[in-house]
Amino acid sequence: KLESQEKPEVPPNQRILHFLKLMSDEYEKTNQTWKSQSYRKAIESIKNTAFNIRTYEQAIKLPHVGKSLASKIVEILQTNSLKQLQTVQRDPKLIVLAIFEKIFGVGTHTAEKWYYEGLRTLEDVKAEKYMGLSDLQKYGLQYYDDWSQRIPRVEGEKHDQYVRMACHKIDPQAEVHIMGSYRRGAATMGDIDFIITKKETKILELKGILRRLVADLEKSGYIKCQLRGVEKRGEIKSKLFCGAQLANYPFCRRVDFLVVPSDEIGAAFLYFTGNTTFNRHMRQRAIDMGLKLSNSGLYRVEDSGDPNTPREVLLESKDERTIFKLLNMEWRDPVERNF
Ligand code: DCP
Ligand code: MG
Ligand code: MN
Repeated sequence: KLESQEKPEVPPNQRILHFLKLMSDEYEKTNQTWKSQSYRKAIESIKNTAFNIRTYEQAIKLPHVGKSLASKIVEILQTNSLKQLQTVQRDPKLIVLAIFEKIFGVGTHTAEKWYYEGLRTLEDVKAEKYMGLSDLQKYGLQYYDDWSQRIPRVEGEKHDQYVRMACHKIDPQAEVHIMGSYRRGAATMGDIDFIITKKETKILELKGILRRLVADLEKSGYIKCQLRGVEKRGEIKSKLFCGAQLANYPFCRRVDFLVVPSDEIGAAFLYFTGNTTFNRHMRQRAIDMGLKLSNSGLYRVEDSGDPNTPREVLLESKDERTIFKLLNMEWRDPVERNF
């Protein structure tokens, strides 16, 4: 028969397993333990599958197979190859740099330096560089796996409730708002961003609230480490970057706090809601109109006689909507600011 002259088809599950194993191995090699593990789990699950996987619908129903893996499975079935595997294998340098740059406090410069010194894995960094790392980078290594995880939105709500409660114990009039990707409606977030404010309250008092809040949250065990501390050389800051974990939750999360006086709250909301691309777009628009938009307000820039220090006249900072209007922009709900 004609058919028998064609090569016998490798069973689909075996083809899938072949590619997933390669992916898992690649991530293993580059110390991306979490990713490697998620591939291994999927592999186990496919090994335990009695039928031939043929469709996305079948794949996504398997344990340990999410949307992204299901699409990869379909790609393997249809093309007998996997694009991402090619990228992962093609440029080992980029992979290593990406791993290093994901350590909190490590930028491109340091990552490149380590690469050229021959370091390839997080283990290498721990073995060769640990003593010379900043506290920040040490925390970055310690919480590397935790901070590589996306935060489910429902967990964001729990953080919100917890922090709000702690804040109201200090000052019932203080307001706590979640910003960033959460306010933009994200299903999962990279970190959690808080703005703390209070009606008719100056920044000095707010910084005091933040300092007491941080002390309480450290005592309760919620804050695990301060990355950009609230206090630096005796000066109280209006910002805190930290690692924080809710009791009975498996991961420490990145949490950012910002205190903002109520008369700047509109500009601060705008800034801290983002996203970064949207902010850049809006700031450029301001510049094009001879204005300046920052996290403290929208200003008209005037000639002061000295070109180095132009005079900035505040136009608006209290109200987010007014800033849109002054920039001749249609209001956009936060969920429409994902670019
Ligand atoms: N922001 C900015 N420019 C930067 C960094 C931040 O304008 N270089 C603003 C816009 C961001 C907001 O601050 O939306 C919060 O910063 P995050 O880094 O927390 O980013 P997101 O909350 O938007 O996303 P993620 O889910 O990754 O935290
Ligand atoms: Mg964020
Ligand atoms: Mn943040």
